[in-house]
Amino acid sequence: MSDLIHYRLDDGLALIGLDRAPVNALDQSMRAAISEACERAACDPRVQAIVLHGERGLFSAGADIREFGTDASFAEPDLPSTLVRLAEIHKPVVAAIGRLALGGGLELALACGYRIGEPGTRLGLAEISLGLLPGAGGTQRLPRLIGVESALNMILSGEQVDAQTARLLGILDRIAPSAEQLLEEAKAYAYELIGCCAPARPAEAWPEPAEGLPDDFLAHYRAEHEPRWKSRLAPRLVLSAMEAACLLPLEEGLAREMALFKRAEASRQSKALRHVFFAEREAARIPGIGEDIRLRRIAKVAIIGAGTMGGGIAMNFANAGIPVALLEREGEALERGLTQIRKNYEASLKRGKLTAEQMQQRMELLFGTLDYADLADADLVIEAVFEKMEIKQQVFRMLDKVCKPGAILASNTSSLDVDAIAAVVSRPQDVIGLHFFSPANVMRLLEVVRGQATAPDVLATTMAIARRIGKLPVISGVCFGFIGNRMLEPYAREAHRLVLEGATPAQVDAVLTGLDLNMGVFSMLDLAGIDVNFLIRSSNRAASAHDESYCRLGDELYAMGRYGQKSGRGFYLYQGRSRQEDDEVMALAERLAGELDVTRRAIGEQEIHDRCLFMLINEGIQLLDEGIALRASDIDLVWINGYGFPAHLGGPMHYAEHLGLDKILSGIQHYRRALGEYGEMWFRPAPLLERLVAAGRSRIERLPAQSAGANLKFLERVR
Ligand code: 3H9
Repeated sequence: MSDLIHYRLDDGLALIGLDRAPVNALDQSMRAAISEACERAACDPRVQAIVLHGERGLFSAGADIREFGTDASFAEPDLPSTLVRLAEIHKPVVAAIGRLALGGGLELALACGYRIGEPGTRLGLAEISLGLLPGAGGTQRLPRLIGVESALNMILSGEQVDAQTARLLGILDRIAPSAEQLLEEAKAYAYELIGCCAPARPAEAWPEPAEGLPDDFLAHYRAEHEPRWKSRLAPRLVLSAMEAACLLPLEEGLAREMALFKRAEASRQSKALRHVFFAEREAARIPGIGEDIRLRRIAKVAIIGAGTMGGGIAMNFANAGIPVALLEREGEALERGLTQIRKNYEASLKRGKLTAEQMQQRMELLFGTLDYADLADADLVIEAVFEKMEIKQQVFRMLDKVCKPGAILASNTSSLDVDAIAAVVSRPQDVIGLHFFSPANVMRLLEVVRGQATAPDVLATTMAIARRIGKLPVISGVCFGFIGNRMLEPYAREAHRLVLEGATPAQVDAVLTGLDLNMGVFSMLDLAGIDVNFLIRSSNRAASAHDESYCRLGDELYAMGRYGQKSGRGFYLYQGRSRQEDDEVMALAERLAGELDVTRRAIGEQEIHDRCLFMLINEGIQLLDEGIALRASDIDLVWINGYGFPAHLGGPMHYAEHLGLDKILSGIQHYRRALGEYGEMWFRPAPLLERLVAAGRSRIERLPAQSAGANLKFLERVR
């Protein structure tokens, strides 16, 4: 018997314990071990019932994601057939589900006749986030257990449900009083089943899953939800599988599900989403810092600035049960900030996302103050004041005076030099950048900016606290704009320039949203505020002093008071939530083109795509070469979680690999020649891109320069 399974005979019961750290993923060896153990129990006349459980509590996180896209994925015994065989055993099988049953893990439990959880159990079919659909019976057995509508909601959302909800839905038959008692309760359940001669499988609650639903239920469901799916394949395949569940007998439905699953598995989208899954886990690793590093204790946090950003940041900590002091200069501003936080919580309360008691608890963790002395016992202080170096430095000088030794001093700057901020304190090793994205209580991304002097334990502690408050932290080095905003610059520059050359903002945005980005450049700028963008640009004018042509459009809109959505006019005209193109902007572009001697012409979609995306990708590759980003996959995470890049394209670096690095390089070289002086100035291939193509590589990774000077030359040319 394999050491992945603990098989025990216990007075008429076979106890089959899954034991493959860390999450009992169902790879080929695990599937073989489960099959073997189940056959043994099925054939052993001493065994009257079987209990399947996680040897260390956790049941299973499903199929082994590493196997997808390889021959191992369906290597025998494959999961669907293993579960078909399990469901055929003529003895009651009880799944004792500790902690988690996800994806194939839940499908394993669904193939058992009976299921018991514990209070902390969470269940879900998470495949959709990997661009997949459940492929081992989930789309066929779940609707027969809980009905089509609930099954569809669970599968399409990929969300986990807790034990109580699972019990109400009918997924769990029982809940043990505690995790510690789960196995004993499961055994007692099995003896009861034996005692009453229960069948191996109880009758299905929904033998005809579509019964009672209108004939056009699925068609309506599709019409209602499809616009949100954009070009994603997996939700559409889920609907097809659900259609099969409604129309076909189980066996045929399972065959149809498998065919659909294989289609999803082979898709580019699933490959990209699997890349994102592993990228998120990789981002947590800090080269050179082991897991044994001693973290600093964070029991109290302070935020400087109770504006939108500071308030949002404070909410993250209160949500995680950590007390937060919120400091403002004026009582009125403080009051406004606290009121806004209360309003945000009230909105969650109304939407049923929060109970009144939880809201009260969170508000009680927030403590407003006007006095820096109140920050003396904070373990982590995050400054979220106006984005101006002198103001930030002033705040840090103050923090240096009042904060206790060992407190971590963080700046929520979105672009400024963290080293210059650290330079004004006596303890630069304690300083770090924490770039939250707006709205800070909602957005998952957190750029953690490691300064020259930042101590390893400060970095490790902030990465850990970020995860504790539910963020996805990605490490960046210091440069203007860090990973995200620095890449935004060349991307947005091309968008502006294209408008000068004859494209319209809507045309540019449509190409980008056509790629499934959440927003085009111009809608994004209108939302973020043209005034805010002007301010950021103003702090870095030197970098573009040799060609400000592309900034002119934004500068003039700013001068006209067209600040974007907030003023009802920006690149577009706004009326309530609707938006339209504005002739005034087009006329302005035409005038500026005349002044700047830019020839106007009709511009096609491919050109918009290539110029915006290739410049974005080129800058990302350069960031990797400079060591600002640790990995190409980190860049992908930043753009997916901070800038609405579609996860099913895997992020800009993964997308670049799909397009072909040689194609991107030749595209950049083409525009360098085709766009005259402007092309000469901006379309400069990143040296790493050139090296990767010369070496015939298809993946974006660091490749040492033969001459160390190459990189510096690029920097001199561009910055
Ligand atoms: C499926 O089941 C398809 C079937 O319907 C049909 C098949 C035919 N496989 O996240 P963590 C690793 S699709 C392989 O850091 P946490 C993970 O990489 C699957 N590895 O911990 C990491 O490794 P490392 C549907 C997996 O506590 C380590 O475990 N299932 C898998 O924050 C710890 O993970 C899902 O989509 C896996 N399935 O979160 C569940 N799961 O240490 C995906 C985890 O080397 N998993 N690993 O970096 C999760 O959502 C989270 O990992 C989980 C734990 C909640 C389980």
